[in-house]
Amino acid sequence: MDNLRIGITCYPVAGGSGIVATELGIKLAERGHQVHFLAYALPFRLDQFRPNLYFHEVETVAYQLFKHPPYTLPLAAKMAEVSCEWKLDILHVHYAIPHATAAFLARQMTDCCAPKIITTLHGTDITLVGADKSFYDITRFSIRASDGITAVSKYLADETIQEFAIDKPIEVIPNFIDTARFNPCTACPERSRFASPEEKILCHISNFRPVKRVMDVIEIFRLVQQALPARLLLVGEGPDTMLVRREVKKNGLADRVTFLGSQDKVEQILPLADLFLCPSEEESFGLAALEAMGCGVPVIGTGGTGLIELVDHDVDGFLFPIGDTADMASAAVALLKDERRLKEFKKRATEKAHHDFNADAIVDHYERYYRQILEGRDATGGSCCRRTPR
Ligand code: GMT
Repeated sequence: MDNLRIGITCYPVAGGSGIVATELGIKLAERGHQVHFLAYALPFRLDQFRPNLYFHEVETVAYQLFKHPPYTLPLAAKMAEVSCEWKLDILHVHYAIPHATAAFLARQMTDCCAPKIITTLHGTDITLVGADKSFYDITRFSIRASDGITAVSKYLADETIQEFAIDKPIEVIPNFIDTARFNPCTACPERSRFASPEEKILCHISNFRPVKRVMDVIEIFRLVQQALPARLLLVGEGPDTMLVRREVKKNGLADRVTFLGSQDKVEQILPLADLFLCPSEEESFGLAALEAMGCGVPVIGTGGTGLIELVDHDVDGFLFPIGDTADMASAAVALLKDERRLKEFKKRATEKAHHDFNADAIVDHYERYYRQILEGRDATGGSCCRRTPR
């Protein structure tokens, strides 16, 4: 494939959509494409200099008339500027609002150089934010105005079509892992920092938002540690952190639960665990669960979410109804007590994550999709110019 010039916009903070966007950009740059990140900060995990990768900071202005400094407008202006200066082929935005809206505005500002807009839907942009009455119309408009739409699971694509009556095709391109980084450990010397050899380690990673139901994680762990010696590692921070800390204390679990805070290199923590807990209310895909599986850690999560496309119940993990902490804990205890079965689950989890969600194959899919969308490009061609003279 000819090398492309691709602009990528995402939320640069720790969170699934930003991580997918960043890892995708890194992989595309390694393949020789020119990749331009546009965001208000350097994306999380984009921590070192890499060839073919550029970062364009979007600055907001806190003018006294503005109650809140607008972000969408400077983002659109930066998208238009970078599109023209670097002759971008594609603007790939992750998370519908405000990114797809800003991309639409940017395209209106540019002329023959207008890049194709591809919007990747990640989940809460549809299930929570977009479904909020005040955001509904603008989300629907921005999605429909995109040249290409992708969703990270069939579950999310179906939800989007149903919720927003989208009449355009949505390409399902799942989350992925770099299999060179997400691996089980063999000797695991770091394990002894958190648990003794007879103790099992349970792990949870999220942004501690209510949708993640971290209080359920604590309840599952409370039940598990009554049945066998266990420790819990919690990675991430968010609005529920204080609540969770209080619950841990209230249940007398403080000496068995370690709060690791926000962590970048989760591939160094996950392989230490025996089980990953993901009892979310909503999960369009479950990137953290995939990363756990890549490190050989079976997942206990909620069915009726995108996790059904990742976890096979009673094969490489377990899925239960939302809030069914008792059954989640029973399944965890039964599995953790049966070494032979646990080993099989770990093996199957690793194999699936590495085979079905391998970065190489998924980045190929994105490249094919870019090509397909570009083939629909207007035949105008020509030089890059702005519609509005400066
Ligand atoms: O899970 C979060 O709260 C973060 C959120 C995001 O948009 O950054 O993650 C969403 O996108 C991830 C990457 O595609 C998915 O793996 C997560 O399942 C999805 N989260 C939810 O649907 C709650």
